[in-house]
Amino acid sequence: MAFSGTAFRRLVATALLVAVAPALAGAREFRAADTQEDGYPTVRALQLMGQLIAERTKGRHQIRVFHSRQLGEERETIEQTRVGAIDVNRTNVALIGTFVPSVNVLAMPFLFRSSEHLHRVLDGPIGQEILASFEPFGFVGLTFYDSGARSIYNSVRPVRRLADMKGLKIRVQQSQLMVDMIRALGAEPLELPYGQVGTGLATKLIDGAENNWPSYITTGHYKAAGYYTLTEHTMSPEVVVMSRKAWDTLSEDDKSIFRQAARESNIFMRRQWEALEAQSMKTAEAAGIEIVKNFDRTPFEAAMGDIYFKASSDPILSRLLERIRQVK
Ligand code: GTR
Repeated sequence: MAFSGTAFRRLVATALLVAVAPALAGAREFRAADTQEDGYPTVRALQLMGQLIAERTKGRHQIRVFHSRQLGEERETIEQTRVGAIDVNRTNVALIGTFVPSVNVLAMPFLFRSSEHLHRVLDGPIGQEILASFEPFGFVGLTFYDSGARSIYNSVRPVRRLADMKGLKIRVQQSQLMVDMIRALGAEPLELPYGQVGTGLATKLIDGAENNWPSYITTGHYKAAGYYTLTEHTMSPEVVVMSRKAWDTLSEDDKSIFRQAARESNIFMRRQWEALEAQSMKTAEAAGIEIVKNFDRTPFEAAMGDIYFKASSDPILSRLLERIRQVK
């Protein structure tokens, strides 16, 4: 077949367009879900991650962050991320632990001795292994974010002893482990989505809940539940995951860009977190919250025996627990 010069040039141009088109079509806006409100450290960190990705892919990829439960409550957003309807999710390990069992180890009660211990675990080989363990369940683990320690608050009485927990209706995240934990402390756990806790407190459906300082303050729960006991019963961190469906559309180079941007957003997040934690504690004090600090935590820890017994029957969990304890 013979082509004229012009026809040949046209053919080459068309062939080039066909070759380039899929790459351009690969340019995407990824949707990210976060239950926290705008300005919360996790949301700002996700926004930074998106900014880094946009810069480094020269605008080919963007991340649009939907905060304040705009894409639904946390559990539903995790389900949607698994099936690929949401691309990126910043969730707490206690919730995604229902979908990826080994992740639950990070939510185990009284496991971490300090935030330094937690950071050493998350930043080291155990953290990497846990991030890698998401893949068979439809997610790709990108990075962890801080979430401090969670403590119990309520509107009925200051909890100073384990006996004070008796009969209190305490809201927990949608997680069996959290249900077991609160029940072991003698209270009545009630699983509710994050967005319903405020109404739950106002209508007395619940007496209290448990969360870190920044969540207690930014949600306004402190106005309805003025007794905060520093139980620090879990340090369950946050995790940023991507849907495997979305991940598989990325080129190898773009995958590295996403991973690196997530890591950098984690470093940024840690600085944000410390500042907000300190500030939230001050807000609580200024608002006249009764903070119970000096009490014997031993009976609270001792009450977790059954939870640890159950975990020890799972070989993966029990090995992880042992290794975490050994991290200095
Ligand atoms: C917060 C966490 C949220 C959500 C919430 C809750 O600390 O950032 O993702 O899990 O707790 O208690 O539902």
